Amino acid sequence: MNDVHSQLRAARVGALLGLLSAGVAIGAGETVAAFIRPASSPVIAVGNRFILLTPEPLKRWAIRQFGTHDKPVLLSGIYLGISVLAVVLGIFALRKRAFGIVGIAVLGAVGGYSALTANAHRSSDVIPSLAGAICGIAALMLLHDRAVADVASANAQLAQDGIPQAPESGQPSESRWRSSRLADRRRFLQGGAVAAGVAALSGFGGRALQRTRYDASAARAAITLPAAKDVVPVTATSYDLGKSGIPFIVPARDFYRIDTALSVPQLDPKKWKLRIHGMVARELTLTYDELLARPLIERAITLTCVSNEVGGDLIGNALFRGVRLADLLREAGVSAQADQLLATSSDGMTIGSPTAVVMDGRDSLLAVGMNGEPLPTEHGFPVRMVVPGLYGYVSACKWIIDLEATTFGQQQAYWVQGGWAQQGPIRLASRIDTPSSNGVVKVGTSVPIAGVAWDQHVGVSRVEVQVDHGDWQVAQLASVPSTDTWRQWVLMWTPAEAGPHTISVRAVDAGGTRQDESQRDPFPAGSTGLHTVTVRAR
Ligand SMILES: Nc1nc2c(c(=O)[nH]1)N[C@H]1C(S)=C(S)[C@@H](COP(=O)(O)O)O[C@H]1N2
Ligand SMILES: [Mo]
Repeated sequence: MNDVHSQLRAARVGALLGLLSAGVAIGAGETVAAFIRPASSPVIAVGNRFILLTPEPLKRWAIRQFGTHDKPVLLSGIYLGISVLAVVLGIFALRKRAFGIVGIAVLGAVGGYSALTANAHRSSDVIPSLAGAICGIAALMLLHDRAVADVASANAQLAQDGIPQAPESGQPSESRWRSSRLADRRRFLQGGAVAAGVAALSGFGGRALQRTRYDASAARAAITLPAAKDVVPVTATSYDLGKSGIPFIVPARDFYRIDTALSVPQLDPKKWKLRIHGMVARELTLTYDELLARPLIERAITLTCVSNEVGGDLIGNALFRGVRLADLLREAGVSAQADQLLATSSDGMTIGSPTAVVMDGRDSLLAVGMNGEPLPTEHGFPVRMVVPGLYGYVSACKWIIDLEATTFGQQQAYWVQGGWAQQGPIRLASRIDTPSSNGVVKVGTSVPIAGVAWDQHVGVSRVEVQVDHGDWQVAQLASVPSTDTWRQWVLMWTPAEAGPHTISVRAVDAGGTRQDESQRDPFPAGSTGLHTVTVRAR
């Protein structure tokens, strides 16, 4: 009985020893990373390593499950994993201190290795992991004696409690035991409280410091974008039927976000440069000011993620302001043999677009503005690519710093390496936004069935709705500023009977082609199939 008690107590003390040491290590790592750069934080580095190592099916599953929340979920998972390791490590370290020291050194090595193998890494990125490991080991060494003393005196007391005391010696002896037991306990808890304080302060303080040191938002706020000379206005109320609750132009804060950047790249527009090179006659290097000095155009363009499921929300329409990419490529004299334009972001992401598509006359942009403001940092500040009609993974490189004219044969972009289709034209699709799936409608009352349909750069000519496997009915369509945006639609419906009803939607493109009705997963070239919702009439 006592044995179980003392083992449990030792495990608790050991777990605390491990957690506190790991906490100090992580905190120190965050603080030092603030002086190197956020991407060098051991936790972020391990997270990025994890994303690189994650098999493609698991990545797809995570995007499907968590969508835009995939990053907080991943970080929580990493913290949980570190905590479990720290508990185990601490329990063993209590028996043998060297075990804990080696364990923390190994954790630091994993952090350092991750930082040094990341895309677009620098050798200084290893420093936070090193510093973290050193501080973690120091914390472990300082706390170890106190933890051991605490456990030892607790065990001694347990043993003492089990032994009947001689009447004459019992009292003084017992109180002496108790007071030394309390002193040992206090010493460990005091040390632990100091370690916890250091961990919390350096951890949260380091994160805050990272934000103040590397925040592009001040630079972004200081920018006034030049007006676009050539604008397709989107103010027409006929674009917005106002029935679905989703506006024609989606505010940036509601715009879906998909990328692999655990810490959002913070680029200084004063230092930003874009190099256009490779199979070109004249290499070009552009600064941000040079880009802004060029004629800007503004267009509503609907971005779509290839991972979007039927009925999914990884799609958004915004006003993008920027420079025509085709003009720049003509100036550079891009070779007719270069069938791929490989864009690279500051964090090492690579995105390859078909040159022929980018240059076929559509409004392919090096975008600097979104909805009238400089690009938000999450959406690629200071400059990103946008190509109407191509899924984001083959066109929409955020935080772009390099554009190489090359061939698909010579170079493979990130997602294509993971098995996604090399060419990614957006597929004709439609979605029901209202009534929502499992929503409730009123019998005998007219309700709008409404949503969006899209086939960027081709256009949508017709949307049809089917209720309870009846006839397909033609929906009313909103007008659109161009074929590059989604198109709203609405059909009024009066449910006649109480009970469940199913509603499906399908679209026809401008060329008369019907939406593909066969169910296909997003991988490898975008989902197909009809969106169907079930509602209940009461
Ligand atoms: N640098 C970088 N750019 C990127 C990505 C990325 O992971 N890193 N993801 C791409 C993908 S898959 C999509 S769908 C779009 C999403 O753009 P948004 O986040 O602005 O909506 O960005 C593209 N550009
Ligand atoms: Mo995407």
